[in-house]
Amino acid sequence: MKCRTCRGPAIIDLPRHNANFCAEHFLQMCRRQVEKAIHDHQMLNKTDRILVAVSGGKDSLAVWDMLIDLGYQADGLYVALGIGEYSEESRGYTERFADERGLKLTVVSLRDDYGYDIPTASRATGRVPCSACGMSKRHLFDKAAIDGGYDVVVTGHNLDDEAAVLFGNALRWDVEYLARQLPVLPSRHGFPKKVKPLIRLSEREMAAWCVVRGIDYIVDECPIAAGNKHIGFKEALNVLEEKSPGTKASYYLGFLDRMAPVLAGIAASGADSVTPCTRCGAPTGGEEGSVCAFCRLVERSAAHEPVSVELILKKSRSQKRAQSEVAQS
Ligand code: Q46
Ligand code: ZN
Ligand code: ZN
Repeated sequence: MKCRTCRGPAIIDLPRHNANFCAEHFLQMCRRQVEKAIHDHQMLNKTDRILVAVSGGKDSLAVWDMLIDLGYQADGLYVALGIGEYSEESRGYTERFADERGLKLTVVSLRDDYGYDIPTASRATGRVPCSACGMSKRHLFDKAAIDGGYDVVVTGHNLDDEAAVLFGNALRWDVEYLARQLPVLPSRHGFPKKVKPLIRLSEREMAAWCVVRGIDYIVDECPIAAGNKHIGFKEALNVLEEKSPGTKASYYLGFLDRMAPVLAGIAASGADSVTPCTRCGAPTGGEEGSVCAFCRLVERSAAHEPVSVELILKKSRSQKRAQSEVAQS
C-alpha cells in the first residue's frame, strides 16, 4: 500500500478517495478538507475568537487540535453532564488534552452549577435523556459564547453525523429541518454563530487523525446513546458506503450544493420573534414575559431527588423488551 502523494508506505486506505496516504499526507488531506469547508461556507476568520464545544470524544478534540494547528484562536468549553463514569472519564480526557497543549478550557458542571444532571432531568421532565441533554448543552454553549464575547461556536459534527441526520430528516420529509440542516448558523436574535468544520471528514478519518496526532480520547459511547435513532441511520449508510464508497459524501455534500439552495426560502421564513427569558435573559421563542425552556428544566430537575444513570438504563432496557414482545406477539 503506497501513499498517493509521495509513494512512501501508506498507513490508511480511503476507498472514497480511491487512495492511500502516509501519515504526513493523510494529515495534509484532512487539513485541506477542513480549510475547504471553512472557505466554501465562510465559517471562520483568522481573527475570530472561537469557542469549541468539547466532549472528550475524537471529533471535538480533533477539530480543536486542527483549528489550533491551522492558526486559529480557539478555547474549549466542556459541559459535565453527570452521566456516571462516562462523564468523569470524558472530562479527564478533555482536561488532559487542554493541559498538555496549554489551551484554555472552561468546565460547566450541571450538578455543581445548576443542581441537576442528565439522568435526573430526564426523569424529572419526562423527556428522553438525549432531549434534556441536547437542550442543556445548546443553552450552555450559547450562554458561554455570548458571555465570553466569542464570535463563533465550533462543534465536531462530522460527515457521518450530518449524513445520518439528513437521512432521518429525509425519511420523514421534514422540510423545515431539511432547510435548516446547514453547516453554518449565522448569529441572530442574541444566539451566537455556530459552525461545523468537519463536514467533509468521516468518523474513521477523525479516529485516524487522533491516532496519528497522539490524541487520547474517550472511545466508549455515551451509555445512554444506545436508543438514539441516528445510530440506526449511520449503520444503514455504512452498508451503502461499503458497497459503493463515496455514497455518504455525495449524499450530504450534494445536498448542500444542490438541495439546500432550493430550500433556502423555507429556512428564511422560520419563526423570527424572540423575547428575553425573564429569569436568565436568554432569547426564547415564547411570549413576552415568559421563562425559557432551559430555566423550566432546571427548576424541575433541581427539585427532583438525584436519579442514577443505571436507573435510566434499566428503564430503557425494559421499554425495549416490552416493545420487542409486542412486535413478536
Ligand atoms: S451525551 Fe447527551 Fe449524547 Fe449521551 S445523553 Fe444523548 S445527547 S448520547 S451526543
Ligand atoms: Zn505520503
Ligand atoms: Zn432562562
